[in-house]
This record gives sequence, C-alpha cells and structure tokens, in this order.
Amino acid sequence: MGNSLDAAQVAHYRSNGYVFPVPALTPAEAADVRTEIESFEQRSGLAAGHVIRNKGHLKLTRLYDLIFHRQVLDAVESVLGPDILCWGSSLFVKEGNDPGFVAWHQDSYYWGLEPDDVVSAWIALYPSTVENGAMRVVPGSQTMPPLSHRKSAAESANMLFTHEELADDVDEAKAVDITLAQGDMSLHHIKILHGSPPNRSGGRRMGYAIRYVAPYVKQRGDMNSATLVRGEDRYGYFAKDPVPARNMDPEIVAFVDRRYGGKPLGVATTRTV
Ligand SMILES: O=C(O)CCC(=O)C(=O)O
Repeated sequence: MGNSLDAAQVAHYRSNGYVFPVPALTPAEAADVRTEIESFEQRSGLAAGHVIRNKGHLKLTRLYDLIFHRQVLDAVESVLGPDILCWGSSLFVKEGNDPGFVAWHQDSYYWGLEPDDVVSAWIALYPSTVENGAMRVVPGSQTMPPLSHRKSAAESANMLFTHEELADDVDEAKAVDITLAQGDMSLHHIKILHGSPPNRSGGRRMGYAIRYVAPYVKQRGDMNSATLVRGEDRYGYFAKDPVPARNMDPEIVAFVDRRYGGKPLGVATTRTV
C-alpha cells in the first residue's frame, strides 16, 4: 500500500541493517525543501548545517511538515509498525571540497535508545554520490555486539555532533556506498556501522536524516521528547515536543539548543550561499 517496502526490501533491511533507494520526495519537492533551507541561510547569514543541525524540524516549519510525509512514513511503517514517533532529525551539509567527514560510528552508542526499533530515514536533498561524500554502511553490522568508540582528536574534521568515532579499524572493503538521487532516501538501523568521506566535488551535498522510533522504545537518562507522527502512543515514555507555528520561534530554538547545548548553535557560523 502507498510507499510500503515490499517483502524483499524488508528482508534486506532486517538482515543487512539498511535499504535503498526508497522513493520519498519528488525531485521538485526535494528542491523546494532545499530552497527553504538555503533561503533561511541567505536571510540570516547563518549556516544551516550548524543552526538547524539537530531537530531542525522544530526550527523550520517546512522540515516539520517533512517528518509527516506520507511516502516517508509508509516505508518507515514497514519496519517499525503502525505507531511511529519522530525522536529527532539531523541536517548533514558538506560544502564542495569540504574536509568535513563523518567518522565510522554506531548511532546506538550515544543515543541511549532501547530496544533497537529505531530507524533513520536519510533523504537526499541534493543527489548523493561517491564523489560528494555519500554515506557508507557495513552490511550486517547491526547484529554485532556494541563496538567501542572514542572521541576524535580535537583538530579532526569529524562532523559528528559528539565527535565520536569507532575505536577499531573498519574493513572498508565490506562497505556499501549509499548513493541516492535527489528526493530518494535510505533507511538505516540504529546499530549499523556507518560514516562518510569528505566531499571531493565542487558542489554541495545535503541530506536530512529523520530519526523515527517505535513508542515502546525508551531513552536512558533524562526523559526525552518526541512527536507522534503516525498511529498511537500507548506508552508515554517521551514528552511531547513543541509544535512550531513559525520559523525559528525563539522559545523553541532555546528549547532545542538547551538540549543540544555546548556551543551556541543559533549563532555559531556565517556563510554566503
Ligand atoms: O550524512 C552523513 O554522511 C552521515 C549521516 C549519519 O551519520 C546519520 O544519518 O546517522
């Protein structure tokens, strides 16, 4: 029905920890989302990859609409079931010839979510290619015991928010490049080993990763917040995220930046588009 995965795609996801390409947005819809993000950058002089890096769907209303996108949720439902919360989202921007890379890691290492019914829908807002630093995954690694991570060296261009990286070497010969056309997405499991190299092309690479969880998933530590995007939440383990009525609502920005504090995400970097 709709954009559900077929049985072979679900089986692929279960045994390998990822599936792609899955159609999500039309190329025109993807361009529209991207334009919204880039207009925000032009108006504010701020880099979206910093300012709306985490939970950007609470900062830009166009991204809030996207977490409810029917095509995206139909595919996510195929692996999580009919009740779905959006726990987070991350905007990954790599400029042309940017040294930034994403170190090999497992999301489960630092998200504190259990059980592992957590999936990321990574939507390509520009085409994602080997040359511009497409994400790479190690098939089947979601079934390995938890792997050790450590902090990257201070001077590292590792783009991960918490700067972690796998402590051991990865057999990169086993890795698969998740190349995507604009508007298509991949789904990846919270425990899969993944990362991405620098962008060696002259153009931008931009992907919006939406983190979906089943409502019976719990977060270790502080109670976290989420948005019910489909079905019912019969558990109430997550507080309700605010609903943004306008872009960059100061109260909501403060709410998100408190959660992802450290450096002041709302003011850090300027760029011209
Ligand atoms: O965009 C990338 O290259 C990495 C994405 C990633 O690490 C994630 O979505 O969990």
